[in-house]
Amino acid sequence: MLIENFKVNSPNVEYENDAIRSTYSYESTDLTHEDDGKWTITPTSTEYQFRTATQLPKLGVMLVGWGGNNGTTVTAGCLANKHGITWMTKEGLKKPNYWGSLTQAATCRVGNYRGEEAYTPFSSLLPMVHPNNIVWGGWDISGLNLADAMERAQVLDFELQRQLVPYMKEMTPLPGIYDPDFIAANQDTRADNVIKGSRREQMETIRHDIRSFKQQHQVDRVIVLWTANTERYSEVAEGLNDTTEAFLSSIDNDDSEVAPSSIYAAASILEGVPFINGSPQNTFVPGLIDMAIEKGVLIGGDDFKSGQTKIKSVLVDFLVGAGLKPTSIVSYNHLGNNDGMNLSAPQTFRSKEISKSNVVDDMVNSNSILYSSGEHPDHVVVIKYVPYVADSKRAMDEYTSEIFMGGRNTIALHNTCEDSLLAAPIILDLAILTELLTRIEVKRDDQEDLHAMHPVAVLLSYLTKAPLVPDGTPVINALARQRAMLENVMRACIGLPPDNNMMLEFKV
Ligand code: NAI
Ligand code: DG6
Repeated sequence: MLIENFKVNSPNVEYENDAIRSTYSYESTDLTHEDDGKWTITPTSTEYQFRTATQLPKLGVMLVGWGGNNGTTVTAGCLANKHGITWMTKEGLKKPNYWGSLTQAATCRVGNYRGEEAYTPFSSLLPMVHPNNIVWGGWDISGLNLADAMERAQVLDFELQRQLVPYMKEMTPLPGIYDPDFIAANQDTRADNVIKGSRREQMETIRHDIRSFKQQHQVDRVIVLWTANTERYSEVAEGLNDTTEAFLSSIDNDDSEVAPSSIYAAASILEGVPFINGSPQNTFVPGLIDMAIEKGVLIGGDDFKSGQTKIKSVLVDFLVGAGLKPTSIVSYNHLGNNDGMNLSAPQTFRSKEISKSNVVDDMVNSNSILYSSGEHPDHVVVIKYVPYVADSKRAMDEYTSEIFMGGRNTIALHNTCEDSLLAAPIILDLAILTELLTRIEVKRDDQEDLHAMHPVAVLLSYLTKAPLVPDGTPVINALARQRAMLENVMRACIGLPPDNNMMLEFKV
């Protein structure tokens, strides 16, 4: 049963004209370790207040890499939905949808009505911007208009593309920051739309672009999201980018280790605009993170979690959670789009290898019955560029686990899917949830005033392979835990308890 509209009836929840307020008891535990080696676990209860502004802004999303496969696909998908464009294929008439988007196509359990489980759309938990209403814009080092770029991407059906051309041919990406040292040399022929000048001048241009976009489209809020090529890692060093001051003076000194992605991020933060990184490189060097925290501007990343890694963060969680011991995980990918071509260079591949390889750490660390200290499964990631398969990525995985009494269990998976059709809905969720987070304020009972949550947006973890977290915060990769974290915080904002699955009402 689907419940699209509801109100929470509780003395702890107040619906005001422009906000929802809730008082929430956060039940947790406190752990202490005595000298005699004994542990004590004490249940705790802490009161929090939440305030969620309910007025929806007109939202503009500026994509870095707007003319790429993901950029064109997400723009085209929203336009097709907005204008109700249908198209014929050999399988019949197709209608636009937002499948694959957590906010638009997933539900949350809200209870049980006379024995039937009741769910609400994720988007009904709290007021959220609808993707049809997003104004799209952005930058690309390739100057093709979005209609031609969509054709170059070879992702959407021809009949759909044909109908979208009138909407997209006037959309032209702004010139982007091009530094051939950070992406594969094979991208050079694409770079015909670039910002000139020093790093400081480039940053000022991006700041100016954000302001002009806001004014031109009369949007209330802007989010900048990187869906451009994967860059190589930049060096992190004392005096280079370890503090805000060091990072900003490296921009002033035009230091060659400041990556284009970090310049876009710095420009966004200085404009008070959230910046999300959908690729694996270390855009968020320490000085940039400090700058976001100082300015109170949301940042999130890294690297969209679309297919292979999503399955991995479910499967390994299942295996380790079931008391089985994964000992070898081997993940092959081949793909033939421009992302694959860029990743064929060793330095950019290395960024992707890192973000794809660290995704089972929390699950392995959760079970020291199976793994001794420092022990880890063999984990190998291979990516090959095969132009013929274009955006239709192949992902093959082999998981070998040790099981009962010396047995072995090998699971092999083969997944074929258009990469950008998985990534586009994730872009939407990242933008929609980031905007929502800018409207939520919170305070613990010992704090004076309501304030925004920490600028490092850990709640976006479900959508990224290598979740960016503030220093000292555990990184959670397991998909179910990531989803529960997001859903339960949203439930707290409307005074609902976490869904505990106890279903005691049917057991006593
Ligand atoms: P793409 O190569 O089709 O698009 C990237 C676009 O960025 C290109 O149009 C390129 O010209 C542009 N670009 C490169 N450097 C730029 C810069 N400095 N400023 C402005 N524009 C720039 O790649 P695709 O498939 O759209 O993927 C985009 C990114 O998302 C890649 O880094 C990829 O690794 C990452 N990603 C993709 C996933 C997917 O499922 N498609 C999943 C996870 C991450
Ligand atoms: C090769 O793996 C290309 C990459 O950009 C991936 O397609 C992308 O990172 C998606 O990875 P995953 O593991 O989330 O499917």
